[in-house]
Amino acid sequence: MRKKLSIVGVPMDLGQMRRGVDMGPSAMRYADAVKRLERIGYVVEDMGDIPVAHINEDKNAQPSLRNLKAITKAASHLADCVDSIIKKDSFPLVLGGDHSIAIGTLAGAAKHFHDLGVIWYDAHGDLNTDETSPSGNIHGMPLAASLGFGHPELTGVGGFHPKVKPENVVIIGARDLDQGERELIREHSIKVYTMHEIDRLGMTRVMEETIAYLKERTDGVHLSLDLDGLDPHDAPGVGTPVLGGISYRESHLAMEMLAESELITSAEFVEVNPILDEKNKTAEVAVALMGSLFGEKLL
Ligand code: 6HN
Ligand code: MN
Ligand code: MN
Ligand code: MN
Repeated sequence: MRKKLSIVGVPMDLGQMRRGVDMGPSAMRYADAVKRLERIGYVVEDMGDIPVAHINEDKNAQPSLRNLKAITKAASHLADCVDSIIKKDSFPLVLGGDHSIAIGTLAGAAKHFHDLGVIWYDAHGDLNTDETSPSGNIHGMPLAASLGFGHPELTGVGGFHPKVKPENVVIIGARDLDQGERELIREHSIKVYTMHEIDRLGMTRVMEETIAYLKERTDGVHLSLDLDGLDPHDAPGVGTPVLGGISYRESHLAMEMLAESELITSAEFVEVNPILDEKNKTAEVAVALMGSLFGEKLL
């Protein structure tokens, strides 16, 4: 039987300040995500988009947690959707939207695994809480919230917490971490491959170690891929670009090695902002990486 894959879009832009990232799902669909995955052999179902409010809440209401209500509402909806996809034996592929949506994806996936692993492919740690965040933007908080740190409305999405244990997380590509994030990483011994380790060890070894590490301690692995993990030269259409990132080829290699490992049980591609992009390049990069993640071969 052919493997099933269910796509769900989350047109969310309330987790940060730059409008346009809500068009990410459309941009990735326009870049032929469905066709590409069907060509690999998947039966692909596009479930459309999760409803997201399009009004910014009063900016002064909670400057340390902007748009908290609208974000938790969409996250709960997404959690139910991901849960139902896994229940029907399909693979959830979530298209963002800003990274705050990962709170919902992980809440849905974590219902099905006792030891869910997470690969957080990102320039950032997204490990802030309302107490440590320099911006009040919730897209800088989803990994912390999934670990059980931060505001109860964020950590409580899906009705349980934590979704993930710190020892089951691997961050890859970090190069812009805030003080509070560094402290949380040290306190909880979270495994991080910063750009320094990627430069020194090379992506092959980074992925070999990541796969071996997660294989021995998890029963499912979620890939949360923020396009700003890549260098802005290769992925310019993102709201918080950071120089000195992972290259396009290194990213393909990482996805190919994950495909070979057969470890990944859910995935999301986030932070594609077509307004900031160059002719949909970043969405096309995202879809090309999906190809590699799901087993596309060059020959
Ligand atoms: N992202 N650390 C910064 C903040 O505002 O908390 C940037 C977060 C970026 C989040 O790219 O998903
Ligand atoms: Mn909007
Ligand atoms: Mn992120
Ligand atoms: Mn990021």
